[in-house]
Amino acid sequence: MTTPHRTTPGEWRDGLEETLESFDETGGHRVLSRVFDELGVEDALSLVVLPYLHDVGERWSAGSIGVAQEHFASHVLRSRLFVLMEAEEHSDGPLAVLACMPGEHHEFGLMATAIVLSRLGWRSSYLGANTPTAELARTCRMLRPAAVVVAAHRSTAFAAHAPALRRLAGSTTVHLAAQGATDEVAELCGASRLDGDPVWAARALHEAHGRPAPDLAEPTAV
Ligand code: B12
Repeated sequence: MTTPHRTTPGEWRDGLEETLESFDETGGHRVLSRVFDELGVEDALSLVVLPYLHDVGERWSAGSIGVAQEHFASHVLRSRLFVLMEAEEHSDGPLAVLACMPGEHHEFGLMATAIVLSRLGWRSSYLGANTPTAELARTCRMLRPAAVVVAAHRSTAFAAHAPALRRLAGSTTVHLAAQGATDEVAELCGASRLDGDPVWAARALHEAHGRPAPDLAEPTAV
């Protein structure tokens, strides 16, 4: 008897490549629906959607796809992640404010963290790309969040605003995330660093706030 073939994360990513990079929005959404359904949200993000984005960038920088295909794929994924961000509603639970640093437009990691936090019972105020630090501080004064997550690809984006981040860290926990979040810049900002994958980082943040995260199968290598 043969065992039924289970689609691998690599095959799901191929499905996204075939559809989204030929501007097939309906087909792309169909693949996404199946992948979220079969893998669950956390694994679908960790093993398929986020690595796929990385591959898109590699194909774009190698010249095998154009900027229009990269923008189109990003647009479809972004719309899908927004739906997931709004899928859970909590009236209690700790509040996280999430923002990209000024000048930073890469927001998928931040969105993935917001989705996983909300699935863990958090409320989140998502400020998104290119958020001025004065606005971030003003929002935090109004909302008094339990945690702030700020993301940037370059550590200079944090360093340039270290005094403002340090002031913010005086009243709430500030976590720096994404490639720019080095130990040095975290220390400069009086913040802590959220390591690695956005899904596992959200779970670590949840646990750091004294809340055990439910079991999730350790992602398998692909
Ligand atoms: C989508 C995309 C865009 C979109 C972003 C849309 C959006 N709404 O987010 C747009 C079109 C806006 C864009 C613009 C640009 N982009 Co761009 N982009 C990408 C792409 C294809 C995917 C990025 C992404 O979201 N990846 C998914 C994240 C989760 O994965 P990751 O970035 O590898 O991050 C890892 C960790 O850092 C961590 N992480 C990341 N974020 C977060 C957040 C939290 C909270 C946590 C906990 C963890 C975490 O998780 C990941 C590991 O799992 C990458 C390709 C790539 N190789 O990554 C290029 C890429 C990042 N972009 C690049 C460039 C050059 C640009 C532009 C300068 C292009 C231009 N000439 O205009 C601009 C810069 C805009 C700006 N000022 O920020 C380069 C960066 C090169 C470099 N080393 O600096 C890349 C690598 C493409 C390439 N191969 O050259 N981009």
